[in-house]
Amino acid sequence: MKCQVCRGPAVIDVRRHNANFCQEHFLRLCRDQTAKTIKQFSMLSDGDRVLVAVSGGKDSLAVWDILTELGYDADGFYLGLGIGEYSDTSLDHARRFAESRGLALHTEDLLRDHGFDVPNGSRAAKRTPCSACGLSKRHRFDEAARRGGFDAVVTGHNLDDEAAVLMGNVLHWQTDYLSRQLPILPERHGFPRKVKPLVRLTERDTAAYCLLRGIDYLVDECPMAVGNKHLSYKAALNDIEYDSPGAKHAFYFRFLDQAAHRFAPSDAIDESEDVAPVSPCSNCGAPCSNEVCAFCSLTMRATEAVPIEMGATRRRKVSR
Ligand code: Q46
Ligand code: ZN
Ligand code: ZN
Repeated sequence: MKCQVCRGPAVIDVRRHNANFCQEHFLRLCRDQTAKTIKQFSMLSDGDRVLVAVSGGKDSLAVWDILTELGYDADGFYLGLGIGEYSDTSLDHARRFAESRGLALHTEDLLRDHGFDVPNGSRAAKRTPCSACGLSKRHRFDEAARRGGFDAVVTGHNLDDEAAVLMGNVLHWQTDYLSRQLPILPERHGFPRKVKPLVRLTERDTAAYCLLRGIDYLVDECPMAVGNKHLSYKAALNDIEYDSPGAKHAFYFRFLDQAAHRFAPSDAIDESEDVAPVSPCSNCGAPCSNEVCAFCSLTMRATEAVPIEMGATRRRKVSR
């Protein structure tokens, strides 16, 4: 197996490109594909300060590493979700990566800073764990970017993630979501720009990238993901990709090129709010369409009655 670029010994095959690559040229391919995506969708400009949403997994550490290699000024932001050992370990990986490269990692913890964790808070608020978790992450990443004066929030969503979400949205004809399933959401209504520079890379690519770069990422999946429909969509797409290399890329990028614009833009500001915001949240000051934003409302419900020793309960106050 020879590298398509230098004809030296290859370390990986990339079937959708019908090519093999040595270590140096595979890493270059990952950076070039990311740079191409950033340019194609005008995601970032020179001099932008970006905040990378870091989970300690392969995708977020890969995108942080690639952006730094490409010369961007990128800090990381980690939100502790309180999902037992998974969260403890993921923070260790994020910290070790940041320290090894001398990068700034900002951290926040749902339980310490907001009084609830994902498993218990979602139960108290009567939401699924992923719904409470997703809402919390969106809100806290946006807030961290706003308060820190960052130009954009970067996430490590890859081609597998986006193709699986697209499949779910198409299967259920979620036209409102389809109109917003883009790799860039511009800054608006006081929310920062959000970008996904890894949408040309697969999960296999980001895992290989981390391995070859010596990045020690958290391999375990979140235990709360069990039963998540997107895992079965990913498996179905992998079966299709196996017989038809490049199918995943074509599904997602042809949607962006040929179909996304057919779905009328929505005024929705994120998945948890349906109308344009008119005023700041009376509790936290975030842009919001109601008196209290969705995150503060979740926090109130999630912390309404928190069990403590001896079966007693106490009420928590939402803090700024
Ligand atoms: S971390 Fe959170 Fe994911 Fe875990 S609880 Fe669900 S949404 S599965 S990316
Ligand atoms: Zn090579
Ligand atoms: Zn709020």
